[in-house]
Amino acid sequence: MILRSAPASPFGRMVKLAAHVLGLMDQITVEHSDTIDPDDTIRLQNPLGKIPALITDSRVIYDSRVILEYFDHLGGGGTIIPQDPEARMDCLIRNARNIGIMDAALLVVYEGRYRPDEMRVESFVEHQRDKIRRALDQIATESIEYTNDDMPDISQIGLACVLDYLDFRKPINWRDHCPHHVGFMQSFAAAVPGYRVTLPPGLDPSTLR
Ligand SMILES: N[C@@H](CCC(=O)N[C@@H](CS)C(=O)NCC(=O)O)C(=O)O
Repeated sequence: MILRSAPASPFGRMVKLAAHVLGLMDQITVEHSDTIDPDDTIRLQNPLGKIPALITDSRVIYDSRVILEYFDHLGGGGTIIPQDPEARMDCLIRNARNIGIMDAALLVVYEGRYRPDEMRVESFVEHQRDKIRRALDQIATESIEYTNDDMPDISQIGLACVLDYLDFRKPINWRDHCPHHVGFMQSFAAAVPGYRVTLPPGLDPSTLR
């Protein structure tokens, strides 16, 4: 399988981490994609021109949610996504929230990257930051337990990717909202396979921050 991704992508990191956790990385070749380049083949593989996209023998799978579902299936089912209906629903909602934070953080980044200074709309950026703040405030009310050697589920994998991405791009400081998640990040970083090798470029491991 070929995974089209880029080192800074939080969505790409989430699926890479899931593949590490499930021991699937030896079946995957990661191929860099530059989504800004109009000649990059990602636009032929995924009409939306977005990463991650997973190319298998039979199809191209996008987006990150669907790739995670596929990896869970390859892992035997009920591995990174619980099978029990209640636990599954909780996990999928948390995953949707993680992805929503990534979307909002990315829009903050894109506002700076794609618009000239005089065209930036600060109220739009604040609107996105507020989504991140509200989501983090909700996360802060939930107990999150990660015990070394547990197989993390997709909501835990995604949360680690979210918090690191917020440290990487700095749209806001997540520790102001959920300071007790520092402990989660430290145990996750110390125990989960692939954590270090998938870090965004130049970001220290959570154990060093
Ligand atoms: N909903 C998608 C979002 C993926 C996404 O937005 N990826 C970004 C990179 S981090 C991208 O491809 N951006 C290029 C674009 O929007 O044209 C998923 O979960 O996979």
